[in-house]
Amino acid sequence: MAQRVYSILTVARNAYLTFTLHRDGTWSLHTRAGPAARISRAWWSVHLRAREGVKDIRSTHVGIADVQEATVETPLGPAHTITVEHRPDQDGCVLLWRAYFYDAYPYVLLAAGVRVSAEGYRLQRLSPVGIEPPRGHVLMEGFGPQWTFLVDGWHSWSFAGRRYEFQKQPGTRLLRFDGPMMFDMAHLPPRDRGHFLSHTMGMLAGKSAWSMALLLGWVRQWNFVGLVEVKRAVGSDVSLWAWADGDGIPLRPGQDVWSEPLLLQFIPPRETDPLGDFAHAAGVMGRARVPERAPVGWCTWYDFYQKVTPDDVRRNLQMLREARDTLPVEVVQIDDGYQAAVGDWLEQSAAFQGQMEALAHEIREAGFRPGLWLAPFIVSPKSRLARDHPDWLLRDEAGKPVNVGFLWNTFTRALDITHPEVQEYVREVVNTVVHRWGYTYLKLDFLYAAALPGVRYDATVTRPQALRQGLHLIRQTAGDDVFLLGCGCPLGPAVGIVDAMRVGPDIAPHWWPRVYGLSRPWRGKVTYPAAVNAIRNTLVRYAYHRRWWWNDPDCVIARVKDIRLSAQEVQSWLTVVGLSGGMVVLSDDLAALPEERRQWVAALLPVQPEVGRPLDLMEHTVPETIALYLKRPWGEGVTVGLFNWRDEPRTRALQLGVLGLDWQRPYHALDFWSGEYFRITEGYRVFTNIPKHTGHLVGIKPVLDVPHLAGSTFHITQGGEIREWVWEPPELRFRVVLGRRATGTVLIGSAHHRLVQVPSDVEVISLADDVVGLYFAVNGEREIRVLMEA
Ligand code: 9PG
Repeated sequence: MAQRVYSILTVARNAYLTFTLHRDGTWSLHTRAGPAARISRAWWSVHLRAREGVKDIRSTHVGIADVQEATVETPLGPAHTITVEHRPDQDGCVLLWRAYFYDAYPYVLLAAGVRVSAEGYRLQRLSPVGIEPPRGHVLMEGFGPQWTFLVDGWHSWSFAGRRYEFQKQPGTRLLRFDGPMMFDMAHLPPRDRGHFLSHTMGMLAGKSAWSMALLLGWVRQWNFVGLVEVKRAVGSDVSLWAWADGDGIPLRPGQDVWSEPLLLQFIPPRETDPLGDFAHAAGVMGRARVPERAPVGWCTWYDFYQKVTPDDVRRNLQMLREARDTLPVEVVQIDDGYQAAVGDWLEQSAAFQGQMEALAHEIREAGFRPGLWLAPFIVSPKSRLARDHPDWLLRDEAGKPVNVGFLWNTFTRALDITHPEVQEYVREVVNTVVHRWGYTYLKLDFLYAAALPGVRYDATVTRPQALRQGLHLIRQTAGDDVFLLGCGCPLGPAVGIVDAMRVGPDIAPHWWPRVYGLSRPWRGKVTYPAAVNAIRNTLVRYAYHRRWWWNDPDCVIARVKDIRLSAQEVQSWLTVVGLSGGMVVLSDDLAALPEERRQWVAALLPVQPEVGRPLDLMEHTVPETIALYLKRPWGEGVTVGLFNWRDEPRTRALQLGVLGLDWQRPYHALDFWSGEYFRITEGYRVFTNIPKHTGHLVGIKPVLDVPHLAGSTFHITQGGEIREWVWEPPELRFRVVLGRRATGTVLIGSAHHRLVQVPSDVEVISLADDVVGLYFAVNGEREIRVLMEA
């Protein structure tokens, strides 16, 4: 609904921002509250490919014909929009641009569009933001010549993390071998220092923790791959562009084609959820599927790898059954190794011959949900499929099959998912494994293959659209109730279809990447299987959890044999998985998991809804300070992961101010893995000599006047499991909700009341003048009632 028409210029405001559209085809944006930040003289553009060559229409080069303002309904609520239509260029093509403002949100959404005049144009880029010094600037408090940029990567395994302006983006010298497993092959990382190309979102900030930051993120990537690029310019300046990749699709004359919206937001320093608004907006715009909870699983991969046999599955099934009351697993998932060849999903390896249906049946009979690994869009050249249907393979312009990467000792191929016969085959595969065999949890792997650059049967679809076609047909065939876990999957295009998503490289039984028994030469391989790589991505991508899907940090491993991780490194991984709030999937042969290790893993259950947030996203490539904020009937607490990821021991201080807590008040603290209770009274606590790759997981709760929760050892969140807390003098009662059998200690703080009566099986431990521990057993759930006297 058009309200007003301006010829050339307008200003828009909400409580947070002022936006100005200039006559010359540029815009500026500045903050109205809080620290000052400004973007000045940004432009927008579109790149087309025509027969004569490349055409770049830039807002500053073609005059503005019309500006329309309107109120429109969007999934995020009513938006005030400003739409700019430019004068046709010399060939009659028209550049379009739109901004969306919301009263309630501190960001703007921007989109660029185009309308071509004739046949023969192909879409290359739609760019709603371009900023180039000396005319255009990003000016923010705390921003200077040394800046940092948060990069996110294309798919599950791609690098996500902070870079300094003097660094390079991680690349590879083995592009043919590992490139596709790391990058979007259409947009490789730049090789020069201070030049970064990020997928999905990017965040630019000064080097100091007190700097403002500028976040740019694509709130939908169903149609176009969304990129954010920054490059060092002279002085303390940066150039910055955000663009949607048009993938060279043909454009129809007279039709408006728009990019999906890009979100732009200034983030104040010390914001504890800097990616939160963006992740929320993208979840809403992408109609995310976020299940209430994700099933706890057991997976064959990380102990048996491709050598898995049906007997391994059966033995573990039996052990999982026996362990059910202390370690309640729900899904038993068979990974890579059962199939005859990658691509030949309906034929089995010698070991699994003809047993897939029977195994699913046994898993179900034992009370578990059968899960199966499938890499539906890739093909081994050794498979029958590749031999029988060479025309199903995705090919490049020269007609050669596109390379998916060096896997299983060969260069693996991709299927062209836009080919109707391929679609029919994928339908048949999914239909068989789900509806005939009975696997209702699918780990869908190497999904990036569907979105590789190539010449498709249907030349009108973009790469994300091709991937979504494939995912849609899997979802349709499998049905709504099948749990779909994406892996090796481009993030944005999968929002709204998968239930869960792997957000990092594979976990491995070693800290650093390790290939052919060597670690040193592979340290820089930031996407190879390694604990440090899985930890980094899981922490950096915290915000997508339960906004886009369930984050899957990858499997928990805690065994003692065939592992190079120290006990403390194992605890670090468990802590990160626990703090992430994401999926918990075990992957050890249970026979090699001693009782104590089982208890470590069990402490992650039941998974609590909160997500731990890194407080130093822009300061460390692998975040070191993670805070999980809890709110329960007993009050509020913070569970903090304080890590030392360096290779030598180190001293670190836990500062309450950084957590947003009142440093002048006293707090209870419980160090989870050591079980040590202490008090924080001066606003901080110093931990000396933290061994390499380890940390402290500290549950912090305020000291109160009335009897209150001071800590718990039952669960990794140290209190998330305590769901009721009632003080009705002289009775205190609380409820522990575990869903498993365990013993543990609940700490009660009380300066003015003493325990006078506890249930007969509860042991009382005195921890301080005003703190007692109650040690007791819980079977599933338990209410504890005690009497306390003044
Ligand atoms: C099964 C595995 C597991 C794992 C997945 C995926 O050769 N490679 O570079 C390579 C990279 C990743 C990878 C396998 C091979 O892992 O993430 O959980 O399912 O496939 O093959």
